[in-house]
Amino acid sequence: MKTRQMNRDWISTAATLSSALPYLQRYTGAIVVIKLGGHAMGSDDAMDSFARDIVLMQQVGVNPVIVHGGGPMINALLKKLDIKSEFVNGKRVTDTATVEVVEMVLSGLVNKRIVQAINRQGGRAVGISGKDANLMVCDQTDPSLGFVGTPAEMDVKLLHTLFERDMIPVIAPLGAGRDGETFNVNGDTAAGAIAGALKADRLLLLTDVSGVKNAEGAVVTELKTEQIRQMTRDGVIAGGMIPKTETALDAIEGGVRAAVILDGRAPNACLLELFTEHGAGSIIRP
Ligand code: X2W
Repeated sequence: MKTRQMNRDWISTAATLSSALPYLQRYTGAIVVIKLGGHAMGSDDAMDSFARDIVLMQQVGVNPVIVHGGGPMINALLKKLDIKSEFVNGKRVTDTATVEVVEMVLSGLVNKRIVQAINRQGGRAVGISGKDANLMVCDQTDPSLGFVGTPAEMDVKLLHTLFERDMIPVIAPLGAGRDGETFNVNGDTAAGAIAGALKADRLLLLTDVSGVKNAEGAVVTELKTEQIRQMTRDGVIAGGMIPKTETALDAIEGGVRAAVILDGRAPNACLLELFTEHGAGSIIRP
């Protein structure tokens, strides 16, 4: 005779699902843009866990959009090819040879790794770059940086078409120039521009730090844009955090409801942020 022993884990799983109901209801139909940086990508297991969270999000009615980076992967191939590379203010100086490598690595290797991970979890991901369907037409950022682009004209119609078909866009941060050039766009900048153009409900910036820290080094869980500006003037927000907070501010200015800076290496970081009362990292609101 088959008997059933109540297991504590099952009881807690059921309770967790039940407590997520208000959050599931809140996010039905929401657009959530997730920036996955190269440093947050990690092992195959971490990628599978990220992909699973994305598929779960889509399953419960969210429209997730992944915008990825891949700086460390670009560095690795440039090194193999013996091409020198340097960064100025967080942007890679990009000549003709470099932009070819950037496109190969981001649109090829990294983009398809994410697409495949999502599809293996039962999702339907479609890998594109900012060039596809004129998603992100760019202007040159500064002649001294070469082929580095600033998003100038966005066309998100393709993304809405994918949402209607329950497909998950995975976007490499490259854009087309108006004269046929290929532009390398910083991954955070691209994610902010795409989230703004979509008027997304959330922009999640997955990084390798736990959030925005105050002068005492503690993560601040909720911040207004004005507090971010003040902390930047005071030098509390500095270094690598500046491009993240700037992206968050730009995205909010563009119409995104809130941006969250969180540690992408933490297990189930995206689910924790969206579907629990606890949240994760630092949430920035207007
Ligand atoms: C970046 C694009 C990739 C990126 C680069 O060439 O490294 C510029 O710097 P992470 O992993 O998000 O840093 N583009 C202009 O942003 O990758």
